[in-house]
Amino acid sequence: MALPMFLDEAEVTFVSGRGGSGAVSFHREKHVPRGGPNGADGGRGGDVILQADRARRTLYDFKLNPKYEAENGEHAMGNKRGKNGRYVIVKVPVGTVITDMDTGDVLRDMNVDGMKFVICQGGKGGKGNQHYTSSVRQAPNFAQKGASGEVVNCKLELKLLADVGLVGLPNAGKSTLISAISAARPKIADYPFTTIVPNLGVVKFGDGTFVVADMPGLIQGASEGIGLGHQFLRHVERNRVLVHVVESNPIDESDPVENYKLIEKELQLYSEEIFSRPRLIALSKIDIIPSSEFGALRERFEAFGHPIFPISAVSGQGLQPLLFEITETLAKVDAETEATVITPVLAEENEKFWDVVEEEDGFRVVGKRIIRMVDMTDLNNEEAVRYLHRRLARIGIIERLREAGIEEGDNVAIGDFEFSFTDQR
Ligand SMILES: Nc1nc2c(ncn2[C@@H]2O[C@H](COP(=O)(O)OP(=O)(O)OP(=O)(O)O)[C@@H](O)[C@H]2O)c(=O)[nH]1
Ligand SMILES: [Mg+2]
Repeated sequence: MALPMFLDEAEVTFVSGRGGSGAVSFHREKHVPRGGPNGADGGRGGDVILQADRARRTLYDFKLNPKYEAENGEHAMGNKRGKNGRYVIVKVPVGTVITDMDTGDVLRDMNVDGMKFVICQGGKGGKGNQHYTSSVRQAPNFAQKGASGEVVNCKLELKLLADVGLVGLPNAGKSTLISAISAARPKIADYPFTTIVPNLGVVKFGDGTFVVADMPGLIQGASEGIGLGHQFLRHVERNRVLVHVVESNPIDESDPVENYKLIEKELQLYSEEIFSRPRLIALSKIDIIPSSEFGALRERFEAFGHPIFPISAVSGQGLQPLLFEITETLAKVDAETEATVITPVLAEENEKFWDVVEEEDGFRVVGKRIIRMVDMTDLNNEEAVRYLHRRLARIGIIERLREAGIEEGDNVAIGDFEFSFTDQR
């Protein structure tokens, strides 16, 4: 029997901050009409950083909030540098796979707790006019604009693993419990073995979420393959916390304590390791046990040393304390497992790459750095545009366009910017 896979998905947009613009400014001193340029640089835009966090268990939050933006860098003011924009850290469950929706590329598998991934980098701050002096240009009247931030539309996908398993005899009320605490709607009936494959449900409690699996009922001999035996116990292997659901007032008048011991024995025979995992006892159907009998029953269960929760999945009684304890127990289990943290170093790959490609109606210059150069130029400022032209020439782009056969008046596109070529050799 294949394990049922429960896929959680969300579509999310991440936007990094744009850089602040550099300033055009000149020293001012008494009796000096115009000093040298001292315009400062704009601040850098904030990055959006994804971080794998095992305390996150589902993508539920991303359905409520599908957009995350980092802060823009501030513009420079005169000779004062603009402040950098604040970055944003977005926590995703360990195991989340990030796919770029525009290209279909898998960008990252966030498979290690603590791992960080800069999904969009903040735009660089623009340079102030003090950077543009030269022997022939002592009073540059232009500065650089801040670079745009990046927008990345992603799909997040997560294979849900159940954090919590509901185990117990058939008819104990496991399926009724999961349907009361999650959106899962399994079949419920008053005969044993109603559930034949595990059902998963996402439970939202407090600030967090966790995943619960409703298991088929176990019976004596399950550890040896009786009933649906091993197949069910295999699912339990993935649960870090077990809630043992015990009918407090069984219709067959069996003893709840003996029923409890029977299942615990099967768990132990199957695996000592699973048996040693944290256990909560849910005494179910307390709406149908006379309250005079309940006290004595509870006392007998206390001997086992696990927290006890009297519940009724039908009336809702006792469910909140149970969920609270599950959350606390999961947090404890998390804290005990050692985390490996890897922080990948951002590759500056492809930064310097550029090329000229011929298009139907002219030529296009491609390359991240070149496009950014144009994006950061104040195209309304003639002096800035002349400066851009000289830089493009120095990098060799004008030469390459000539080699590609460009002629006077042909169209050249760089990013969103288009101009017609004039050969000023
Ligand atoms: N009065 C009362 N009845 C309940 C409660 N919870 C479950 N039941 C009833 O108990 C019966 C069995 O419930 P299920 O939730 O199907 O039990 P299960 O543990 O999932 O059973 P299997 O799938 O066979 O292992 C159904 O008739 C439920 O309506 C409860 O809190 N109070
Ligand atoms: Mg069931």
